[in-house]
Amino acid sequence: MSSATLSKPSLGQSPAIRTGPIRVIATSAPQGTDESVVAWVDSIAAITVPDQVIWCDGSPQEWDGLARLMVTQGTVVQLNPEHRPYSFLARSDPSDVARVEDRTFICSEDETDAGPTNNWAEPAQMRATLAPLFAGCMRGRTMYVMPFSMGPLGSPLSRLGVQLTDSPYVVASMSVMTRMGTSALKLIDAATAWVPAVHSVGKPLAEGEADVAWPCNTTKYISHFPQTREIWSYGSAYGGNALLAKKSFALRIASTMARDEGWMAEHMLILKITNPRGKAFHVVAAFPSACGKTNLAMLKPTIPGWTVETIGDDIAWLHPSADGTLRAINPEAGFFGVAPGTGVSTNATAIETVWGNTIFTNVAMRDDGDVWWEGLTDKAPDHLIDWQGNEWTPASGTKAAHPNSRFTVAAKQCPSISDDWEDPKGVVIDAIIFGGRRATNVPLVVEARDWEHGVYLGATISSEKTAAAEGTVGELRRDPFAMLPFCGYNMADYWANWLKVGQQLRPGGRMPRIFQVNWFRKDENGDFLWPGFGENSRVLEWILERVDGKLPAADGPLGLVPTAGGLNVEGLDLAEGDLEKLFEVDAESWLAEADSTEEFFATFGDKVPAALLNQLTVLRSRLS
Ligand code: OXD
Ligand code: MN
Repeated sequence: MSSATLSKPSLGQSPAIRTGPIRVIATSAPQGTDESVVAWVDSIAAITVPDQVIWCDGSPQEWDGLARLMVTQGTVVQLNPEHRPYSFLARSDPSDVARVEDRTFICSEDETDAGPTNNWAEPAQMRATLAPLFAGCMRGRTMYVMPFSMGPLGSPLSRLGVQLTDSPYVVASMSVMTRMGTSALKLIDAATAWVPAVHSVGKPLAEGEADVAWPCNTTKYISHFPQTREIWSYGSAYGGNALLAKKSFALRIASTMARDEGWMAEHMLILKITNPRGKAFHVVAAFPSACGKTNLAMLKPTIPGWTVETIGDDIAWLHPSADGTLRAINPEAGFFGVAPGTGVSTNATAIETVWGNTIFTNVAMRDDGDVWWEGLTDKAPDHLIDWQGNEWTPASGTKAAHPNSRFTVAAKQCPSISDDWEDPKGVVIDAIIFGGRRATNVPLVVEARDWEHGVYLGATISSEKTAAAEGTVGELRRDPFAMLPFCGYNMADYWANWLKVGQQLRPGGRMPRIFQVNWFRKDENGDFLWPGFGENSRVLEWILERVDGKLPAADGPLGLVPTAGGLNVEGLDLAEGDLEKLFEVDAESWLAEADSTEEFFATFGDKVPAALLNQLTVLRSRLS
């Protein structure tokens, strides 16, 4: 397929970097900036000693300036504007390509507050470790001040932060991923809480020293201080390690704010789904990585009459509101999506979204100056420049794009973005879905009997490791609520928070119903039983017809499942007996799974909520 058919023609968008005069840069705080922000920025500049400090305004002119600077420094190359208008390709240092979970720390005063699933470090000790690293770490560089809002500007459900960074790539990315700039800064006054986040690539430049295209450091610390709500990140410029608004703030720190304030910060996509009767629902869904979350966020239904619109692809903040409903906002403003596996046949909407105005990182470059990655098209081009800048042909035997290569693009550019995606009140959630990649055991869809059972389903999410991941293929990784690397406090206390929030929602009203799905069950030959992708709309149909009271369900040992004929499989090419296999419950393997859950719960000691232990007892008795 030619790249011309992959990209939309530019709609009045300048095909090249604009060449007007560089705007006047704010090297001192804009007038009216709250004293707390000024004092903090000054204090960090005194430690990190940058050559200059720039206060970001979030304007397109500022973005242009950053793009020009990054092109000059070799951090990015501009893609051919005929194919990919106003888009750039960054190649990171090969040692800086992903989130570093083993260098990510939760520095709570008390070790038990971090819990067994986090790396804990004593706060004073971490501060002592970081102090010499941050001392003078921005020498020879510019320190950028980025005020940002997570969530729509001014929404009572949004929260504010200020990130400092010495990486122009991080500024350009944060300006896509968040509402960044002067309008966010204006919302901070003496009474406003805001999260301070300090980021450095950890590569100061000596007098006259030439810079490298992707500065970073082999020493890395992604440190969170939940008590003081601070983030300190050192040594990486990649993704969640450096765009601190995302995993660090919107999940790790926000989950602790949410616990204290009575809401929930979740690793979930948000959808608006409209049925053929014109009734709209909102759904959130949590999946561990490599389970097709972006594909679901941009799903094109195969069943007639249903429409799916996107509100968020990664993070949802869920607030119980006074009317007893659960309201969700997407705190982010952009998508930082994994490129490989995103293709014309698997996620056409994502491909349309990245038609232009996109930063690509670690994908391959075509000879015509456009991008390529594994899975974009069925056939690889005959020649590429790979993610490390080397010549590549299909005979090279290596991946042309890094498996964790990404696109960074504004959410508003997504053709399926919903008109209520920025509703400051949030959208009322009707259903919560938990999923994982399970070749065995877990049925295609199960409905929780009640909130507590639903919390048990979330707490026991596990996903099989794929060949791409470290470890034994098929080995189960427990990933409760898909939050394993993202919960800023003890996971068992987090389960207790879910139970507590549930009590605030009005039962029998519009309390969201909870479901578990598994698109990945295989038959005895190792073939997938369910076609997945757009056909997953059939499962969404069952879920929402249940929510709408239009369908009965059968009570099974694991929860409520479709009655015979309840799941719409009309026109699907399922082999004889496959539907039964998709819902088969093998008591013996489920009893073994219950034992493994008991062991997992035991790692949290006496913090596990009694309601979840009770669910385990109920499961065992229903199985036997
Ligand atoms: C992500 C992740 O990048 O979950 O969204 O790792
Ligand atoms: Mn994620």
